[in-house]
Amino acid sequence: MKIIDCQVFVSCPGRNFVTLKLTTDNGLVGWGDATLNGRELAVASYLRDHLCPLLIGREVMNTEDTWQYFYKGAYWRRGPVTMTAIGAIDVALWDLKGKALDTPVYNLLGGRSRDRLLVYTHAQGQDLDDTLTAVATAQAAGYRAIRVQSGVPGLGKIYGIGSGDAYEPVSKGVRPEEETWRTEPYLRFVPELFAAVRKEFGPDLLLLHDSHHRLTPIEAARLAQDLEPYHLFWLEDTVPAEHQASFRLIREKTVTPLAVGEVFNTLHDCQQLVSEQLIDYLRMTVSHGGGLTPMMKIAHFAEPYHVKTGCHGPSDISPIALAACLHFGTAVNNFGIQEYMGYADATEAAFSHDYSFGDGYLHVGDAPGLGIEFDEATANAQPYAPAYLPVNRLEDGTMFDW
Ligand code: CS2
Ligand code: MG
Repeated sequence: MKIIDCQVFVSCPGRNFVTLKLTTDNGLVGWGDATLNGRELAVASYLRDHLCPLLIGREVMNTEDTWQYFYKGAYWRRGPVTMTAIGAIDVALWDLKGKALDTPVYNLLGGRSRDRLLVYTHAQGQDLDDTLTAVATAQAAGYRAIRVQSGVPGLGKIYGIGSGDAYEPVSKGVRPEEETWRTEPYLRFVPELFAAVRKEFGPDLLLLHDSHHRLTPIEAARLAQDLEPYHLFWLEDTVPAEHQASFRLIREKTVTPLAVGEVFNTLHDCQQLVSEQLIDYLRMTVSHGGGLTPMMKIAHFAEPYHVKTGCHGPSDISPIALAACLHFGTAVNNFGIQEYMGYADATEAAFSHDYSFGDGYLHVGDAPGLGIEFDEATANAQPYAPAYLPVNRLEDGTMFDW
């Protein structure tokens, strides 16, 4: 079974997505997600101009060799653009393999390790009261695990607090919006926020929080300590993790579980974090981590170190990537939790899927492959328009992490 066609669609069904379509000589179609928020066209070009021509004529079943061919064969390795492009191909090949063998992808990855996947969703508000209402709404919708983000008194618009849309805020146009940040009010407010959430919702609700890479290690240690009485499921992305050893300091100081890695793309980004047991959950996601082929290896590597998976799954990765995460999470033993925000109606209209949400869990279906189809006509009627995540400065104008 050989690849005879490779097409890349850049469209905006609800938000910008890059979708890869592979067609085989026996008429099967496989789907991959190549979306990298704010850098969509770079991945589309990497695929169209460099990888698709090399895919024609390749054997679908040889996922390991094809992955190595694109990873090692390029000479230029790693990085989010490269790894997202390779990931889209890898996922589309696994989709095809499943369809050809008439079985769901998770059966090819080890079979079912669980019946359903625990998910967390987002609750966000402009202030404390608003946020408590959002947590109540998420709980009423059936979620057992909720990421809680709130506007901070004394600060303007910050990350994680959208305008009501189902996805992370983006600035439309060619230039990102700018936001302003000060760490001290944030560090003071977040423990108050979680005290109020625990008081209102009791001990059973699983609570998560994302610092979005804005702290230094010593600030992260302070926040993690201050949050200990509220028993978080995880505290996410406290510090940028390019310097993996910086997690030693945080880890020594706190028993709050730590998660990191939504921007990672290879094992090399987390090898020390995992092998020194500096984190509890790895946030690398299938589409940005080079696909199912390397992600299975990473999960197996992490398992003996007690590090569990917690795949990044915001609505800026498409339902194809989410489906890939669900098949991965169904198969690996050390699944932790899956992020799930739901999608805008226009996105749901363009991607049909056989996974479903109910009772706080995502349930994977038994359709062959990933169980997902992309409606090209619906999606392509909504053209790509440039949109960026905001950038962030300190109050004196210093460029800072977003
Ligand atoms: C966030 C993301 O889901 C998360 O944990 O950190 O929403 C992130 O801001 C976006 O995916 C960036 O594209
Ligand atoms: Mg995050």
